[in-house]
Amino acid sequence: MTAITIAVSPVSARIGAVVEGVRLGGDLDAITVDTIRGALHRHKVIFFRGQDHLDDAGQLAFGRLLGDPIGHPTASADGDLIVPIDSDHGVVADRWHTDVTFVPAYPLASILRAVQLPDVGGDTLWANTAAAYEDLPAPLKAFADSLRAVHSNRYDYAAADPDKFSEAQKDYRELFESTAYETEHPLVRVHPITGERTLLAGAFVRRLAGFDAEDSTALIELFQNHVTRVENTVRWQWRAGDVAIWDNRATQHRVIGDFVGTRRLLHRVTINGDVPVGVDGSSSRALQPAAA
Ligand SMILES: O=C(O)CCC(=O)C(=O)O
Ligand SMILES: [Fe+2]
Repeated sequence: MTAITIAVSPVSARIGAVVEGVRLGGDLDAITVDTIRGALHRHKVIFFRGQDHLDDAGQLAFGRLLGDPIGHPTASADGDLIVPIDSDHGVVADRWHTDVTFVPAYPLASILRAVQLPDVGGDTLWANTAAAYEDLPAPLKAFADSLRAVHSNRYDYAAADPDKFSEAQKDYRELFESTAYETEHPLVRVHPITGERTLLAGAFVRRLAGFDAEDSTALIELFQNHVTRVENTVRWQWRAGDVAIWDNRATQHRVIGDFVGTRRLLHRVTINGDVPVGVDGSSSRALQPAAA
């Protein structure tokens, strides 16, 4: 019955929609949850305003309606299902990424809730990786279909100056890398629900299997540039009470790190995912830790 009153309004042509008429929590009926899931798969990231009633328990209870919440493989304490995205801890995800792609069955979705926002800045960007694939010229699609990429949680020190890190950032980085993970994924993942082909890349990619460092870097950049074309992105300006949910199987995201000096805190609930399958039917495989 509640589903009748739900309105889904796109905020750009290719990605993102605002969902109105839902009070998020653990008590939503099946039709409402189906409507939310459908909007998520169609629009890749969906936004809910005015969810000020929501606390950690409510956010987690809602998460359970979408699947199995999981902590972060290295950065979460055991059993802790709320992942704080806290600027005080130096956690600034300001490079384009899909969450946790250094493991095979990386999360299928995340639910991010604004807890404390800076006065200005700190918007989040999402990119549609299915639209990015769809835009490729046919020969590049065929080439991408044949590639596999190695993802790792070890920091890419070539990409930034570690001397710039604060102590809090160094501590977080150490925790994040405390267990080394490396996974080989197909560069093109077939989405298990929509059947769409998506480009699976982002900041955790280290190299393409079968290519030397130079060719890997050039080729990864070529595909990554298609993902982040502004036509494939949406930018969200957070307000108190906002919740964003993204399909982590069809998007990349990043924060805009322009809020230095003011605290920004969001709480994330992450939903366990499934092992990707490429166009040729081959799955991702763990390189580290090696499968038993
Ligand atoms: O801080 C943000 O807006 C995004 C953080 C992030 O990458 C995440 O929650 O997975
Ligand atoms: Fe993220």
